[in-house]
Amino acid sequence: MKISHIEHIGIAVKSLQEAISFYENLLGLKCYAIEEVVEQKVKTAFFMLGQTKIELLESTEPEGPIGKFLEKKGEGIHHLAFAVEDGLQTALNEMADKGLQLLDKMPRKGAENLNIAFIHPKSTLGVLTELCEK
Ligand code: CMX
Repeated sequence: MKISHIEHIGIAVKSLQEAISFYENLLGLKCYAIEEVVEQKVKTAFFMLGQTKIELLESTEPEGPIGKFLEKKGEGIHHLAFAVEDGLQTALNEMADKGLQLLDKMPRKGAENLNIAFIHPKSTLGVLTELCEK
């Protein structure tokens, strides 16, 4: 498996509009895209920093993954996503062989039309981990 860079850092927020204003006004970044991922029950906003994005995540339904996270932990870093270069399925098979708990055994479509898969935080030292491939 070859990981090339951190593709994005996912941050759970209560209000996408307020969080976009915070990043734009206070940190001088520019939101370049807003997208709803219906299947994940989230609305996302993206900022680019070099090769890495910040992905703000607002829940569209309280029982979705971000809604549950906000209720339990409040706003903050939700997941870390690594870009994989030589085949996402191969990387997933490798991780499963190493005993990690895959939340997605096969790649699926995520925001920005990336192929994505999640690994359970209980098997990755408490960090919800995502692998992505273009
Ligand atoms: N980071 C670290 N730990 C987390 C976590 C996170 N983001 N989300 C949940 N947990 C922990 C909880 O604290 C809880 O721990 P305890 O058992 O010690 O209390 C445990 O995981 C179970 O949490 P839960 O609230 O009962 O939630 P679920 O088990 O129903 O779901 C998870 C947790 C990670 C399996 C689920 O959120 C998931 O499948 N996530 C992947 C999909 C996703 O997050 N999508 C949103 C982003 C989409 C995108 O980027 O486009």
